[in-house]
Amino acid sequence: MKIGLIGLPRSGKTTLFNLLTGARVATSRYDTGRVELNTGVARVPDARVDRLSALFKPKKTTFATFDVVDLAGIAKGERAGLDTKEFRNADALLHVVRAFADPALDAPAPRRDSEDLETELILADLEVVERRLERLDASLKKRRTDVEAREQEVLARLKTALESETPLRALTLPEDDVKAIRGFTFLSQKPILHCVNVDEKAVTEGDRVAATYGLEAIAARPHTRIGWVSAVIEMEVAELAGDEQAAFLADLGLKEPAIRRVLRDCYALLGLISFFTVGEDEVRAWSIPQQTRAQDAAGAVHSDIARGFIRAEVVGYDELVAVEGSFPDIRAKGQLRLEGKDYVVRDGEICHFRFNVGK
Ligand SMILES: Nc1nc2c(ncn2[C@@H]2O[C@H](COP(=O)(O)OP(=O)(O)O)[C@@H](O)[C@H]2O)c(=O)[nH]1
Ligand SMILES: [Mg+2]
Repeated sequence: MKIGLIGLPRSGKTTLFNLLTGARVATSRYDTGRVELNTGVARVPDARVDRLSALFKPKKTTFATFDVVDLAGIAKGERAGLDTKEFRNADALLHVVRAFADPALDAPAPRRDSEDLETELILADLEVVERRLERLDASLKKRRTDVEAREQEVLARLKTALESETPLRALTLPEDDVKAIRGFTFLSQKPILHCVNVDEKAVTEGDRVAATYGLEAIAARPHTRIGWVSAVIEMEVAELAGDEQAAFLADLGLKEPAIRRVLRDCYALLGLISFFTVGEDEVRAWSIPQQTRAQDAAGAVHSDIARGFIRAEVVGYDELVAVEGSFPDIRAKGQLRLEGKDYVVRDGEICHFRFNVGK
């Protein structure tokens, strides 16, 4: 799963990309204006994995990850730049919104920038819909097919929504309609996190960004979140280790580096949850979409395990931690469940798959 960074030039996208992925790509203070396209992997912080790792002392501990792409900046009216496969292929968008002062730019306006970006996404989708509708119209005049007639009907409905400035992610479409438009990868359909990059001096007010910048109405939309970070502060935090970092954060009144929250928000925005596998060799978080069946969850570990799936042994995180990771104790308490292939795995469950691969 992949999240695409989007936003105006100099909003802090590359700075945030570096923070999310641990990369060190030059930011635009030194930039020559060339088109950038950085990709990297972000690790999702999870206190449960830390705890399980402390209990099982495995040789290896593996956190959940997702991919991040840092795309070129998109200014108002430049939506042609949105029509790239990198944008289209992203599963969700992370919109970096500048709220810090930059002497080279005008005063920050997070609400205007967020609304402008939504408008660009909507207009880009509208162009795609209109182009397709013209083709369909011509094709249907020549020869009528049910599939195309159906597509025309669904697209006409999307067009109405887009024309009234409704992003497609706000529509609840019947399953059949979703199928009819599956090939399109609409931009305004992607879940979005507007991440306000606040001024260093405003970090203590981070939790109130929605109210401060009048973003409440945007926050209330479906599949839309508001987050915040001060990228410059986070760069400093990232340079510090252990006690020094803790002291610096305490000074700022922060419980943890803000980037950890952004990482978790991105993960949730992508619709992902984690289940865990534990053992002497490895404690590991595996990513699955919400509502994944046990057999498909097994497939995240290995396709053979899904194919030869027999049963999943499942225990909740809290139960396992309560007995300090002792499986004999969990069994004795009757808390180790045996689940079949259609069982829906929940976030935080520890799974062990029984399987049998025939030759
Ligand atoms: N004061 C301040 N400057 C920032 C912050 N985030 C990024 N910058 C600076 O803004 C400039 C543009 O950042 P960059 O990440 O390259 O933006 P991009 O064009 O969106 O990729 C750089 O000089 C950054 O150091 C921030 O939170 N506060
Ligand atoms: Mg950049």
